[in-house]
Amino acid sequence: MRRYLPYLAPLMLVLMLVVACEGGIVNLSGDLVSRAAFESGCDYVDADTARIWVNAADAGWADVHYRVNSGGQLNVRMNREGTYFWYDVNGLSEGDVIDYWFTIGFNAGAQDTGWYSYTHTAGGSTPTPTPPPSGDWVLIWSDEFEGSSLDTSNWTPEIGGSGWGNNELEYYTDRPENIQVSGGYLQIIARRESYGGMNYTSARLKTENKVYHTYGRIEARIRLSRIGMGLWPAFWMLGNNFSQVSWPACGEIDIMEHINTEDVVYGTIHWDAGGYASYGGNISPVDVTQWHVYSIEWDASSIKWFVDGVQYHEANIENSINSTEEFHRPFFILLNVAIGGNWPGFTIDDSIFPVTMYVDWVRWYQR
Ligand SMILES: [Ca+2]
Ligand SMILES: [Ca+2]
Repeated sequence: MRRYLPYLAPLMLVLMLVVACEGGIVNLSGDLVSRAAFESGCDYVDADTARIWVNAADAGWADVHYRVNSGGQLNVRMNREGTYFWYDVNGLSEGDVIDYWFTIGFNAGAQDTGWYSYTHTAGGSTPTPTPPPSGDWVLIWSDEFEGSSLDTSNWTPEIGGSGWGNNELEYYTDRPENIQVSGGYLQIIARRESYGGMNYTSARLKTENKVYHTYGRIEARIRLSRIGMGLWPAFWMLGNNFSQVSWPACGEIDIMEHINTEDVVYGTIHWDAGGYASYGGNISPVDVTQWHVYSIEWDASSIKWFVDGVQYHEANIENSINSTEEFHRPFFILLNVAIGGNWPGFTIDDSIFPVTMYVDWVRWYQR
């Protein structure tokens, strides 16, 4: 069963570092064939799925060996994407215990890790199909996130750790560590890791110059795996003339924003009225760790904000009142999870990571 007995001696060092994985990253700096550091962990994926993963840049392959509730040991080769290996364990229930270890293969040999234990937490309800809105809405575009990769005809991942105008603390990447499409969902995964000079990584996707229209009903079905200090997930829009006129002259429509541990969801517009202007509303209580549909209805007269079909805010843009001509031009869509920044502040709860924003779908209707 154990094919790599010669490597058990350095393994003993690693075993000293093994801790129970409660959905977070386990960082190991063990003597992996005297050269490689790696990190590994288990992650909440959905109500009945856990992801076991390892990030080992120099590894040629990685296997996972696991048993559920002390029975049915399985040994499987993990999938590889970049430096990242993963395997999904399906059919889990709340409270199931997965015991697992990794074998990681390098040119010089292979290395076993040791046993980890993960207790599954089924934190969300199972998504159900959502009917289209009533009335005369016609679907003009959607991404249902079926399949196993991001549809780059719709989305461009943004890269970098510039702070993004808000002094944000994350570095956005397009790596599978931060962006996954599987199980019918887009997953934006925020992590505590050093990368590009920043201490956190995450992802930010946009449809700029790919999907952009004027007016309509724009909505998405979203759930966060957890909330915590420093988290700032958003589903929002910018004017597609952003690269020509910059912000705020392009206009911004925030369909859903959430910060920290609040039970509040915010909807806001930002624009140029001879100087920066904004107008926002909010709704509470909303538990963003449950599935909700976040929507706007936007026409020549107004923008209205909804959670699960309940309106909570409205902005008048008729005849470009208050210099709102920005909102009579095409907009594109963004999805991101920021860590820290001027709005949520700079107190970050490092115990919450990784945190995943699940997006079941994004749909754009017009009439
Ligand atoms: Ca204006
Ligand atoms: Ca979906």
